[in-house]
Amino acid sequence: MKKHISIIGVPMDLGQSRRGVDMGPSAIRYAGVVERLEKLDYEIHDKGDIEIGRPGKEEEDSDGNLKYLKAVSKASEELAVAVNKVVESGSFPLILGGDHSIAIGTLAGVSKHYKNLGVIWYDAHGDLNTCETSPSGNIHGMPLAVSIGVGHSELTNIANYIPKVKPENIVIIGARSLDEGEKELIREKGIKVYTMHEIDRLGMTKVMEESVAYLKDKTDGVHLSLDLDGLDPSDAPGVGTPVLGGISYRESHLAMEILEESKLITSAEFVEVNPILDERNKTATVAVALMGSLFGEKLL
Ligand code: B3U
Ligand code: MN
Ligand code: MN
Repeated sequence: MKKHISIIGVPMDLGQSRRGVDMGPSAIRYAGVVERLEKLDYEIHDKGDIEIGRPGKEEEDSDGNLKYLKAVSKASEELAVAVNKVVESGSFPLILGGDHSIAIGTLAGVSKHYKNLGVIWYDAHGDLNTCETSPSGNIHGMPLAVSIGVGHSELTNIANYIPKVKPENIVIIGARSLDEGEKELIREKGIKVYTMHEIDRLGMTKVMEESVAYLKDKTDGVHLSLDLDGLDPSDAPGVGTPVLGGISYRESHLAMEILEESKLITSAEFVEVNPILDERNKTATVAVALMGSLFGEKLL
């Protein structure tokens, strides 16, 4: 029987300060996501985009060090409802961003279906800030903290339950830009992190095998949240906050192939593709190629 994938686009750019990432879902569709996954014998349902709406003035829509809190929480609630429906229908939710604040809504929609959801957070950043620790006030630097129940209640309480994920069920891969408050939270909560140091030292095969082994027995589903800035900017230039020394295109394919073999992944999102900052849609094309590997494309 053919498996089903449901695509939801989230044209959200208010979680950070560089406009253009709202066009990410279109760029990924133009890069051929539907056609690519259909070749893999999946039935693809493109559900279109979540409506983001025009926010109020930044000052009115924000709360202290949380820029556009209202617009982000409203979109998160809507996304949670849409993702929830997809999971209920038995289809695999594939969410296209949009900035990484959308993970708040994705996880809120997915997590209630699992007793012990695991999360692989593939990112240059920890996204573990709160309004107290954030250097920018940008909510895209906070979604992982929100998902473990740390942060503003309007965000942690999306879909009316807290937390979405247990800290011990999280693996961060690719980190190389962590703020002080994030480092403290990682230590305090015992979150597993493979920084670029471990990736260089152990190699991607070992990092992924260890991650799979770490999550396999204690989780009943695993969400992959892939921020394109986890990759090196030479391979994924179209992101708002590029950080040198990242994961290569090849290592990323290997990571996706190992995840595919593991059969662990039950939902995924690809975020932070910003076509305005991109080179000829390269980053969206990379995202689609990685999705190919995640869903079983083989070289031979
Ligand atoms: N940690 C910084 C920068 C940042 C987080 N996520 C991205 N950039 N993409 C912050 O603003 O929280
Ligand atoms: Mn991120
Ligand atoms: Mn990032």
